[in-house]
Amino acid sequence: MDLHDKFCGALLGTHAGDALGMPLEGASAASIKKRYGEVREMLEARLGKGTYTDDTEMMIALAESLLRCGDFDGADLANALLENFSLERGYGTGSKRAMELIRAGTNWEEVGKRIFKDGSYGNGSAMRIAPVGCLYHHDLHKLKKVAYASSSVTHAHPWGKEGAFLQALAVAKAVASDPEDVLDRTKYLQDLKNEFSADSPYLASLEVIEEHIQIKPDVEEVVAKLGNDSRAMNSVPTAIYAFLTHNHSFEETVVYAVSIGGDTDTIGAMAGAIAGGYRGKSAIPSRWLDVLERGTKGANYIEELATGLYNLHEEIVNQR
Ligand code: R7I
Ligand code: MG
Ligand code: MG
Repeated sequence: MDLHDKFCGALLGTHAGDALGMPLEGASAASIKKRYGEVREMLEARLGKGTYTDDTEMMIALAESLLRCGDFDGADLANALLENFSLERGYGTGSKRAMELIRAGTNWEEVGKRIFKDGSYGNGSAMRIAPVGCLYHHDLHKLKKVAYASSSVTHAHPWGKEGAFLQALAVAKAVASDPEDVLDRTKYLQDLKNEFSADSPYLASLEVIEEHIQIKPDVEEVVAKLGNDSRAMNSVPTAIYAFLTHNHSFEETVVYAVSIGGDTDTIGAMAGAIAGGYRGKSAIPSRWLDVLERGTKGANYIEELATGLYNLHEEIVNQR
């Protein structure tokens, strides 16, 4: 397995899914179908074709911080998120508030707790988690710790943290699986289910996925059963479903993910991270890669971050 290609795939997969979904954000599955049929090509977007949103921008911040510190560091991550923050990328209400609190000098351990009543359960901390899923795919104990801690900087609600962990785990399992073998979807789901307790909304959704994986219901039923909005509980399992029902192809996974409607950039980004971690950058259609944003922190930079994470991963593994 080409682990470097897989790390690049997870990070660029986030960018590609984010960019494909961005112009459709907020539209229903039915309206997307009526207007476009299927969305298989990058469309013109608010910031231009192939541009990314807050999903990828926060992922860049997380990768930069992990590389700078060689590990999770909450204060550094808070700074990195603020340094990268650009309002026009389209941030969620809670995350915008988090940036204000960080800017005001609030301790990083306090920020997440001051958002909403008990912290946010938005999908903001799950959509950016691909670097954690890659770096710690060999050590799920560490992965859980870092997923929770990295979430808590902006999304401190238990469901926000669990959502980030589930997405990190989904990426990690994909990175650890050989795409040349047939993916054992039952085992993949069971491994995810084992990490959640009976009272978790994620366990319930993973069971729904299990029941619907063979039937392939129409998209309306998927939305009704798994959701497609910006709450982590209503989007992380949906992205996993998109991957598991289309794991033969990166393109089909992401095309399906954005067809579900609602929070399309984010469901696209998360499904893209998983499928990219599974099949690698080499499986991302070149006609998509060709139009991805190429500014200072564009696709080339994202690939450099992925290479940095790969090197750091090798260092960590060799030290053990
Ligand atoms: O999670 P977050 O950064 O938003 C990410 C979304 C993605 O779709 C991005 O592409 C971008 O468009 O924004 O922002 P939050 O505001 O923390 O969470 C998202 C939404 O979840 C909120 O706007 C709320 O609707 C809901 N939410 C909550 N509602 C009530 N009580 C999250 N936490 C709560 C809560 O505690
Ligand atoms: Mg977004
Ligand atoms: Mg979104």
